[in-house]
Amino acid sequence: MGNLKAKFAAKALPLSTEIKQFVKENGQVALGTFTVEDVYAGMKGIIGLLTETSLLDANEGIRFRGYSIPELRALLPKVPGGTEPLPEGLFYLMLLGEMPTYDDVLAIQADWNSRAEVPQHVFAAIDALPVHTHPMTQFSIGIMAMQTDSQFAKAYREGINKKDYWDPTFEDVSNLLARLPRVAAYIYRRTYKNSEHIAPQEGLDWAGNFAHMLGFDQVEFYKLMRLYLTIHADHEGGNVSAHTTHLVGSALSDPYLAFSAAMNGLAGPLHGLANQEVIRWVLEMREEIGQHPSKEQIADYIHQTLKAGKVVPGYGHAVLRKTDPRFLAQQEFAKTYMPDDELVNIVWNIYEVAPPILESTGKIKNPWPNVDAHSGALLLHYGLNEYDFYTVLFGVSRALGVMASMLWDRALGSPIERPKSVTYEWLKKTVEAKKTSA
Ligand code: CMX
Repeated sequence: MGNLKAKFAAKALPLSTEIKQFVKENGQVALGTFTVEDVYAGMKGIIGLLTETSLLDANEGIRFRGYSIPELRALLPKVPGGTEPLPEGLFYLMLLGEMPTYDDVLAIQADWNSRAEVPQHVFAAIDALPVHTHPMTQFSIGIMAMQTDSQFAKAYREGINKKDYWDPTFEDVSNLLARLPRVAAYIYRRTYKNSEHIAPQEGLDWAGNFAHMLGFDQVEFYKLMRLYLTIHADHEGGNVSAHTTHLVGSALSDPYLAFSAAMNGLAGPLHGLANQEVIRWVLEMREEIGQHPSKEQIADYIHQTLKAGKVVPGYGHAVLRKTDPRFLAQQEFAKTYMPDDELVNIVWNIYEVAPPILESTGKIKNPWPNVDAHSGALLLHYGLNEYDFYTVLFGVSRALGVMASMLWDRALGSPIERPKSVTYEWLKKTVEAKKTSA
């Protein structure tokens, strides 16, 4: 058994017993009530999920196992002489709740490298699609094609004991994470670079190798990928991609099935696809107005977008009520490496202009930028200008968080998810009955 796997088992399995006892003793403690309005509000604010890997505070932003993004950037292991954290280390932290050493990260790299070979039929499945297929569709299908190798599906068919579910799931998760950058890079090179593929390079870290296989070997781009794949990894459990992984996984679907489903959710423009929509919107604005749009011109364009009944992409959030610290981390990166970039400066000007306009509508609960408002400008700076691909980058990162959570779901024996739904008739009758008895 690999070192990380043994540590996970030593931590997760006793905790499973402890939690069962906790629920037995405290299961009846009331946590609050919910209202008719809540039923129509996409379950926002209702506590109904358990996710150990990260926790979101509306004002402060995300903390991964208690660590904020600036803390992660300072404390997670880096390549020697490096400035950005290694996302493999974040996976270790999310899985075990302990800060890894550099050796722990090297051990994960070695393990994932040994699993990184993608079966040929996965590439064939992707190649069967028209080349103009959206990269997220190719990604989802590529992940599905890898499912043929699922150790969990095989073990289940052979009659595995439920207390051992976590073990083949661990194998699937490790294989999936090891292979995902290769699949994503394959889609990029196939779609935009005439299928001139680049083999992985030995000795590189997970993010560095991904950058290399995409065809971007600048040291700064490696740094950007390490930061990018760290900050997009997790955002507690209720966002569409994390929740989908948990929901689909709760039916004992294996990690490939659950993660592919999650990517279909990430591909929605209100979630991960917003990162491509932001840059599309900015480029369209620049096309209409010309280079270096003034703040007044940006403000007019925002008004125009709202008037057309469209959202301003990259702004707003279902939980956050302040500027997303993931936006700020990217802004800090840009201030260091590209302070004079024209598009980056447009993004910063939008940040000054958009919030008061959005606030003045009186209905948008959070007028501040989210993670997607900044990422495209950084990628464009280094020449990754095929913005339909951006959500795939988000997806590679998101795998770290949702797969760590899935391992906990399996180790704790989480039940099938099945919230109660009601009808409008039911709501009306219930409200009526309450009014009569009051
Ligand atoms: N531009 C215009 N209108 C917006 C808006 C924005 N950026 N953000 C919210 N609104 C609107 C909503 O559409 C809603 O309008 P209606 O009442 O007409 O339906 C109203 O304001 C209230 O919405 P809310 O409660 O503030 O926001 P929600 O929790 O419903 O939605 C989100 C959150 C992110 C979907 C929304 O802010 C949005 O559409 N933002 C733009 C897309 C985006 O950037 N998504 C990425 C989010 C981060 C991620 O998952 O990657």
